[in-house]
Amino acid sequence: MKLYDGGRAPNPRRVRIFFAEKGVPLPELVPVDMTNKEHKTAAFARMNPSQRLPVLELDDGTALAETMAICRYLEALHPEPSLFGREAKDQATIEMWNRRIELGLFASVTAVFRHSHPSMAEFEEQVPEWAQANREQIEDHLWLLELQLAGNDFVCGQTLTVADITAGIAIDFMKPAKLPLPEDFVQIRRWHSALSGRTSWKA
Ligand SMILES: N[C@@H](CCC(=O)N[C@@H](CS)C(=O)NCC(=O)O)C(=O)O
Repeated sequence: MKLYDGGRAPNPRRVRIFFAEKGVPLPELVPVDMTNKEHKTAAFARMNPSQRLPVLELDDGTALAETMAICRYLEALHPEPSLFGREAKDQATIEMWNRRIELGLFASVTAVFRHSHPSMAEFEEQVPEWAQANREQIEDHLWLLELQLAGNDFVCGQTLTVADITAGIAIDFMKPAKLPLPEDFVQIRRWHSALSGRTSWKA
C-alpha cells in the first residue's frame, strides 16, 4: 500500500491522524508537492481523476481517493478501536455529526481558504463574494459544535470518533483561512486543546 500525501493540507492530515488513532503504522508515503502542481500531472490524474489528495493505492493497483472512503477502508480492515461506531445507533450518530461538520464547518472554512488565500489563486477561480458568504456562516457552524460539546468530552460522547478528527481539522484550518475562534467558544477551546495534545495530532 502507498499513501499519496499532501503534507500539512487538511485532508491528507485527516487520514494520517486516522491511521494514528487506529494504531496502524502509515503505509509507504509518497509526498506530492501541490505547490509544484505534482497532483496535476497526467500520471496522477490517471490514478485520481479528481486530482486531489490524499490517495491510498492498494497493492492490487486500486486507487482509493476521498478521505472518508480511505478512513472507512481502514476501519473495515482494523475494526478496533472503532472510530465509526459499532452499534447501529452509534454508527448513525457518528455519521450524522461527521456529515454535519464536513458539509458545514469544514466546507465553509475550506471555501473561505480556497476563495480568499493568495496561494489558492492558481487552483481556484476565486470568488471573493463566496468567501465572504461562507465567512458569515462560520459562527452558526461553531455554535452547533459548541452546544454539542457542552455535554460531551468528544463530539459523539466520551470517546474520540472520526467526527472529532473532521471537526478538529476544520478548527485547525481556520488559522490559515484567517478565521479567528472567538473567546466565547469555551467548549470548543477545551476540546480542541485536548485534541491538539494527542500524539495522533502530530501525524
Ligand atoms: N473530497 C476530497 C477533497 C480532497 C482535497 O480537496 N484535497 C486537497 C488538499 S486538502 C487538494 O488535493 N487540493 C488540490 C487542489 O485543489 O488542486 C476528500 O475528502 O479527500
